[in-house]
Amino acid sequence: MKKIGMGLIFILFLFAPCLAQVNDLLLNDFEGPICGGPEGTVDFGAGGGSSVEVTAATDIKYSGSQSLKVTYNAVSGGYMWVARGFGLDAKNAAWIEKPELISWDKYNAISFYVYGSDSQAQIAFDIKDNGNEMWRFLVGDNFKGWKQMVCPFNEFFARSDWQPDNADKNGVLDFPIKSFQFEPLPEAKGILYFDKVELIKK
Ligand SMILES: [Ca+2]
Ligand SMILES: [Ca+2]
Repeated sequence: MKKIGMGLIFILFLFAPCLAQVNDLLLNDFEGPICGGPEGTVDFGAGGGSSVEVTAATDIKYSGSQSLKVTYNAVSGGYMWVARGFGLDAKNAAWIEKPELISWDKYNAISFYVYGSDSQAQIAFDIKDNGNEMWRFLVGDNFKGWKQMVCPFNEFFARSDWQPDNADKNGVLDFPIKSFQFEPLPEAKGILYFDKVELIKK
């Protein structure tokens, strides 16, 4: 027995450095007031005939006391965005940690939780890099309930359909990343819930 115990301790000792590796870094849990507009805590809007409403949901949530509820209608030729981070029009939409204070090289992916309804809708998850270039990762609503979506940085692609006027368009994902946004793509209509956006080491 004693031998086994010592062996276990030795194994734990060997793996301790691995276990103590990088912790996930919470960027956003969508807690607190959720509102839009210039003073908003979420930067959201739509155009081209599409529409989007964003509220807090307390009945369906993954962590904390609420999630971000997105009620949308994405029509052909339309677009929308639901964003959080820095440098956005909504003044209070910042996430928790300032981008320049994050050790980005410790992480290789960004992840979020989404509550699917198996609607078959495609959801774009975009990040804006330090040169204002927009990068995209696509996920599908082809499941029911909560699911963690892991988006490795090296699997994002630069958006070819649209870039901000001030984007550097250099084809390089320049850190630090300043904001993220969700966009259910046309044509689709329904409700999605998002929660717990974090930086992870896969
Ligand atoms: Ca939450
Ligand atoms: Ca860039």
